[in-house]
Amino acid sequence: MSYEQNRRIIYIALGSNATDSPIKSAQLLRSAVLQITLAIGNIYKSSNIFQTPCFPRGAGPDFANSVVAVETDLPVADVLERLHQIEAEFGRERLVRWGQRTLDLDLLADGDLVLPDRSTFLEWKDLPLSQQVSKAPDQLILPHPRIQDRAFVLVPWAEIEGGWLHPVLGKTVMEMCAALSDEDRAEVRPIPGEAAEK
Ligand code: PH2
Ligand code: MG
Ligand code: MG
Repeated sequence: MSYEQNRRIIYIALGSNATDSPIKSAQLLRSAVLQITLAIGNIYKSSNIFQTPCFPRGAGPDFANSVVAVETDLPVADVLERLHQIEAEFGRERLVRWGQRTLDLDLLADGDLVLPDRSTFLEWKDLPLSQQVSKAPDQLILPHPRIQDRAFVLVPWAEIEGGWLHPVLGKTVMEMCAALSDEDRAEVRPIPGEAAEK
């Protein structure tokens, strides 16, 4: 019965700027979603795929970004390992942190799980931008500590599950998205032709 007990919804952000064409990057995200289905669980909801300017600005071509909600019964450590395997299969090379990415799969949240604990989460959440470029945690931090800053995560997420409540910040995805500037939100644009294919 543990199979049933542990079944839950997790949220994964997908990103790619491997090509100069957001349409091609979008195709790559769609194949990644198929791999996620095979390795992790059924897709419960998936957002449209958006074209977004690289953060930090000028560090590379535009990204294609989306968010999926996945139903799984796997322990969170296994989810992470399988995400890394899929990234590796897509030939990701981590040459420069935040450099050009073949495929980046970030676990955003696992229900209301906070890892490793609230105070470590808050330390990473409040890490100054100057240190974010060079410092990466050696353990899984959940929810992902940058969720609240990133339009390229919040806009697609709000499309599929705006009511998800952040277990530490006490805000929903919709509220965090509304707290961003109009400019930040407007830069997350549907890719022409993408939505029409659905
Ligand atoms: N991912 C990064 C760094 N910068 N910028 C955009 N627009 N989208 C991303 O997914 C992204 C980024 C690190 O993983
Ligand atoms: Mg990542
Ligand atoms: Mg990322």
